[in-house]
Amino acid sequence: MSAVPSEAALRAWWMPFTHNRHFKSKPRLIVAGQGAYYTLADGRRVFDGLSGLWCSPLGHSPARVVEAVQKQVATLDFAPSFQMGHTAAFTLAERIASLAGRPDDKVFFVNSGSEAVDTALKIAVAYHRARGEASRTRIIGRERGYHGVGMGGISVGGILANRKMFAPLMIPGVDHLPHTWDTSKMGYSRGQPDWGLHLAEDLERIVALHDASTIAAVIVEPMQGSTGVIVPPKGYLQRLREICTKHGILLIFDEVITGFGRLGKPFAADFFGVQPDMTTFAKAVNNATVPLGGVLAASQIYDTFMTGPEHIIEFFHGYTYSAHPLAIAAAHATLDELAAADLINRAATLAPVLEDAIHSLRGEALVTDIRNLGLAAAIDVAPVPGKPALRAYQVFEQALSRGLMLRFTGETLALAPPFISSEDEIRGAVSTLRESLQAVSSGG
Ligand code: PXG
Ligand code: PLP
Repeated sequence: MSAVPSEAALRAWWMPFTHNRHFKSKPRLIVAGQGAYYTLADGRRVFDGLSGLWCSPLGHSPARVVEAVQKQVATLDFAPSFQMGHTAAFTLAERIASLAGRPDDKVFFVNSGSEAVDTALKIAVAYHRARGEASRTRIIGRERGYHGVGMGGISVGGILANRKMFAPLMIPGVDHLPHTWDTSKMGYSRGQPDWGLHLAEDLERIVALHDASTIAAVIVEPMQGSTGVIVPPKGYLQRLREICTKHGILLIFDEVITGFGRLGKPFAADFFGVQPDMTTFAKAVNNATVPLGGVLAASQIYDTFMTGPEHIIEFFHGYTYSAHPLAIAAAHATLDELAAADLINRAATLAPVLEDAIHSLRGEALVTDIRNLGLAAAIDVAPVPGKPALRAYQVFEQALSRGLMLRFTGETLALAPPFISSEDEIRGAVSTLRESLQAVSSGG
């Protein structure tokens, strides 16, 4: 098959989160991935500065994962998970709960972060109903939050563009906490900002407005990834936890980006020392080799469902591909590799290298803010007047032409390199970003 699609083929794929017309006039095609590098259709190798879409911390096609999936597809390619089961799914659930330090928790498997979020919201509302508080139906999200693109996820999410076209489809009874980003107060913070703890008190205001008896859950990303590495103020998540506990509200951490080591700990909950009642995960759980996500739920939530006649289904929810054998096999191999190569600790060791490098861009032309946490960082750039979102795209194009793939969104560029990166590769990626900024600012 030719490396470059025909005009007709280009037109046939309606691409996700892509400016389709512009892209198709100038397609950027990836043909291979190995380790921390992609190969483009023109033969160039580029450093994968975002670990795919924040999802491939082991780099691409790691031998252990490839072998596990190959073996699995030849042994058991698919198995139904409705009223049947396969052993590896049970043992993976046990491993994930143990990695999270919550060995009694239960894991519900799905196929993406969006499905994980919608599943967690359904569990939250059904849980309160099962315990006799059916009035607890409201969900509190947060401005700038990204919780995927399901109907639940866009409702609790706080990204305008993902919401405004779909207003009539949103779930009712949702409110939002304010986001925690204010450059004038926390600009260029290294790691967690000192300012902003008071913003957690808005949860008390929201509770006072609606009454705790109507609120099922609060869902937040411990660190907001997609909107541009918005780092929680010191003490903020602890305070949300206290308020939720006080009012009997479930706290859900959406760890689709932060789960499985991005902050140098297994989960952000470990990094911040705050435990939620449910955790959503996806992406890095199996290095994104085969779609997989899940919800980790406290055992007391699960136990609440386990009433009534034993031959009756307790939770009417699930997907054809829940616990798909290939996805499960890839996850076991990913967890094996994370442990064997001590990669979560490696992410922790690389984090200060990325922090120092990214903050060296302060004062560079166009840069208006810099943020970082764990092995993730973002910079904001001054917009092109009258053309929102163009500047970051220009920087992205410059970087790509210099061998670095970044993520651009709005006026933000994000970096989240694979855990297998070397210190030199991380510093190199940031110097390529510097050159790209200079090229764009000088009109190159
Ligand atoms: N929750 C969070 C916190 C996420 O970051 C999702 C849910 C949805 O996951 P799925 O698997 O349905 O996409 C996400 C996904 C980016 C980017 O570049 C971020 C995501 C996905 C694609 C791109 O910021 N986050
Ligand atoms: N639509 C139809 C007609 C179906 O039969 C099914 C599943 O059986 C679905 C949607 C849901 O698909 P999935 O389980 O892959 O989410």
